[in-house]
Amino acid sequence: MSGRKVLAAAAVVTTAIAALATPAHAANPIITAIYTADPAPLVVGNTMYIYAGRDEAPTGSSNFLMREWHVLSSTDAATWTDNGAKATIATFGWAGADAWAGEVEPRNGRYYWYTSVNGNGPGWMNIGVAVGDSPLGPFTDAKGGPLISDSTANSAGLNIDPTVFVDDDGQAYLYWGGYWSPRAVKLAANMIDTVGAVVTPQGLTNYWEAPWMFKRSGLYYLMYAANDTNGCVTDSAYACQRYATATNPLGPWTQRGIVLGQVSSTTNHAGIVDFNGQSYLVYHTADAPGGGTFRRSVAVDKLFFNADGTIQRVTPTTGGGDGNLATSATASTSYVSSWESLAAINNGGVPANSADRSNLAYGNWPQQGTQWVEYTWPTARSISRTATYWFDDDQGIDLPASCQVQYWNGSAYVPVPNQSSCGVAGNTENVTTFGPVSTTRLRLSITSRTGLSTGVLEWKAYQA
Ligand code: FUB
Repeated sequence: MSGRKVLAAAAVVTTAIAALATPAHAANPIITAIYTADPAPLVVGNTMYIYAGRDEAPTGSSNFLMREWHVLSSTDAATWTDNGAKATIATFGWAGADAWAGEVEPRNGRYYWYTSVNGNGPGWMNIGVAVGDSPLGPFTDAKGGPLISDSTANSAGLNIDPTVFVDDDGQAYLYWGGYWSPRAVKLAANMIDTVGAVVTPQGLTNYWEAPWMFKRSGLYYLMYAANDTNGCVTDSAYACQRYATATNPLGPWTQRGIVLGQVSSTTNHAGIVDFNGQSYLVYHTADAPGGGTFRRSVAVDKLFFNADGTIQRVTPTTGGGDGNLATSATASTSYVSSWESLAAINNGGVPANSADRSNLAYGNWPQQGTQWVEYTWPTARSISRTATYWFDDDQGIDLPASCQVQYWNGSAYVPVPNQSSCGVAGNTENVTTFGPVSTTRLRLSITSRTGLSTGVLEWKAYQA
């Protein structure tokens, strides 16, 4: 039986117990060195693994470019390691492109990695299966051909997004399907053959793609991406995560509500897992610097069940666990000296003093007068506080004469409302508070002292 897909109700905190639990909180997105998507969590021992595709599409692209799957891991759900690509399109000799969503299911000491991949011939997407002897592999093709393809009777409109669940009696089930067509079939004990007919599960209202199945307290749960505008999304190019429950693994299902609303990427793909006594929702967004619908990043947030088994809707967090949204913003500036770095301002560095360059420094020498640094987010953020640590190299860069926090109101940059003084002290964080603004762009306007330039070591922007 899978330790992942059968959630222990006693270990899954309810609202009342949640107040006592203080498990670690991830800084979202959890990995920003590469773009990652379609996360599927798995807990083995004291480690949470996340199996995710890698988005390699260049900026401005309007297509996926996905050639490999990475495995991320953590022992505290807060600090994450990218263990690298553990499967690629080349893992499947019969495949040619599109390393789309996958999921790993353990059985009998082996780890079966079900993937969406483009068959290199007739038809488009297929479900493949690789196998390894550890959560990190190595993984090899378990079957030598697709488990599900367009030639499978009653297959989906698009054969993608597998989720596999092993019930208490040892029977395994595969769910999958895109283009509004969920499908399910039993798997043989060898985990690489189907048994019986492919069925069309009933009751998955507004199903679009990306199923995720698990069992808790004897009840079967199926979370899935939907894209209706009836409470799910404001634009059907986007998706939310709805969930349904059933008393039989093959349904019929009853739609129960929304787990996660529309995110900043058009696609919405998620998994649920229990880890160290806390439930987590693992999903993706376009929130990383430079991110987009084809440049997504995995995020992790706590999830809570109510006492009656229903799921509380998750409010996605961005930035660090302290609410600093700067780490998920794209920074820009009016000017940066070639030997200094704009990356300094939102790299999370903790300066020892205003001359401390150990976490990089932003400076605009030889510019004088008013310059600016700015943060941009793909969707609006609600912000009510900033904290600025100024750079002062005791040469051409000095503390500013004054500063002002501004935001883009849709047509112009204007001062944030009711701004407390914009401090210019050295060797400390200068906190500025203001009435909450909802904006995609926040700007720090900096005016130098006569004959000098200005610099910043860290500029934080806090969620309201
Ligand atoms: O990443 C490619 C596809 O986008 C996945 O298979 C879908 O679930 C959607 O996230």
